[in-house]
Amino acid sequence: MRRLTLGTAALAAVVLLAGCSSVPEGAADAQALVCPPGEPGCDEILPVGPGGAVEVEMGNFFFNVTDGIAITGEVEVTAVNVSDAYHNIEILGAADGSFLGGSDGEAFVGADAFETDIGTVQLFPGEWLMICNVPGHRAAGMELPLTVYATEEEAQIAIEAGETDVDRDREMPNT
Ligand SMILES: [Cu+2]
Repeated sequence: MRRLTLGTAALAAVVLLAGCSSVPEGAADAQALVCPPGEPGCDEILPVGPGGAVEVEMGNFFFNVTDGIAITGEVEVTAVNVSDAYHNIEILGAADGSFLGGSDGEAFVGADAFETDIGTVQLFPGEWLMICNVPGHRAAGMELPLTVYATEEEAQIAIEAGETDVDRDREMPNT
């Protein structure tokens, strides 16, 4: 009886440890077991799809998608800074991107006052969050969801229904 109890406790500890893993659930977890990230010949799991393109206005302190639609794959983002301060875009949870590095960290586009930058980011289907990672800017209002559709057909349905991200943020009070 005691031995069974100890065994159960040990099993519970293993389950708890597994639950604390920082590796995402699902495919990425399975990949890590056979092919550790950074190993030669080890390819990251990346989204496969046509991608798409969106244009995003950045200002003090807001985002607004002004054109385009994002479909899974490599999404091209044109970031138009309409303000007098530097802003960038990081998409939380992006599979990969042309990270700017330095103080921009995992942002993949960034533009000085009244300038425009174009970058690409790898995105799986779903609802993602764009932020400006300049300290204080996200808290001031620079975060906005970005919908990434699974297929061109899904995107077309959203376009016809008028339910894309375009101008979603136009009525934000902090603009
Ligand atoms: Cu900013």
